[in-house]
Amino acid sequence: AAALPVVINTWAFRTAAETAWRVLESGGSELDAVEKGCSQCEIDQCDGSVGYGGSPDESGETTLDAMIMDGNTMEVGAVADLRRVKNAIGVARKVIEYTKHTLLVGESASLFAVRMGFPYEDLTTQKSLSLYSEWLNQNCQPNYWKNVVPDSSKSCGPYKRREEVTYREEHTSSQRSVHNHDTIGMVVIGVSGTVASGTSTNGAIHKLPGRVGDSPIAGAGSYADSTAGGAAATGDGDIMMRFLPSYQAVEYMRMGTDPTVACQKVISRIQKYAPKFFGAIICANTTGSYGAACNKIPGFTQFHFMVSSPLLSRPTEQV
Ligand code: SD4
Repeated sequence: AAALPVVINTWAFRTAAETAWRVLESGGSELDAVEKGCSQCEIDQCDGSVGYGGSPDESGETTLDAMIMDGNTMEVGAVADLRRVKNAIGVARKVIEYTKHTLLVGESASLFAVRMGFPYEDLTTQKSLSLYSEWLNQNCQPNYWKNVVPDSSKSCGPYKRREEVTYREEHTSSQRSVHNHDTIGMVVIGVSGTVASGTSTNGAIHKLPGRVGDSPIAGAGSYADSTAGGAAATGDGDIMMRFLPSYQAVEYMRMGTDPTVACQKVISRIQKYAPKFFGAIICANTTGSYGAACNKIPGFTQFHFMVSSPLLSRPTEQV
């Protein structure tokens, strides 16, 4: 069954769903709903993987990626590798509103945030410090390097290119549990069929400094087009961003594909190249039909997401 408006978001992030729904109820725009909904997760540090205090990189710093997309104008505002500013999607919204750019990165994105009135704050917490020191104590297990071996003269990195050493070793595979990075992605379709989408994340734990994932990339982390629908992705962004999964899901829906099937097709395309990738996608079309799919791997056979619509009295968790 379909009805508008509809708000869907990745994972069981209930406070985000409730906030977005309340924004729509009080007359806010679809973009407002996406921004405030995702901001709620940044405040709540949803799962430790959105907002400050999560996913320290190899230098111990938490950096944020976020985007927001207006499906009417096809404008996008995004920030990547944002440092010392907590409200990443708020800054992304300013990129749409006050600039002709799409994506600002790193220290310069932080400077832009300050010009827009956001305060500098420390994104480090006890939690992120302990994640970081745990990793240091485990000899800096390289989560995201390949074709390297540890330099045995150093306890922690740098790594040597494999060609430089006399023995071969399979590339270091990431040992992380499938659930340690769970971006919020949200799609809002208003009563008139206006689509907005957005994401916010602190990325991937122990990433190389400077790493940017799928979340702030249009068509990867999310996509919105008021002539078709919207989609948002979560999971192993380094892999997923190569396939523009959110763009692909929206294009399937444009051709009339059912949203659930659209999500499944997107997942199986990625799966051909990366059978064990961790990831999921949600999407909804302009009639209010929605769907989701995940790559079923050990430890991740069900994907939880939130849906709010007039047919569901309050935000409802679905699998
Ligand atoms: C990233 N896609 O930076 C994000 C992380 C995520 O569920 O979504 N985890 O790769």
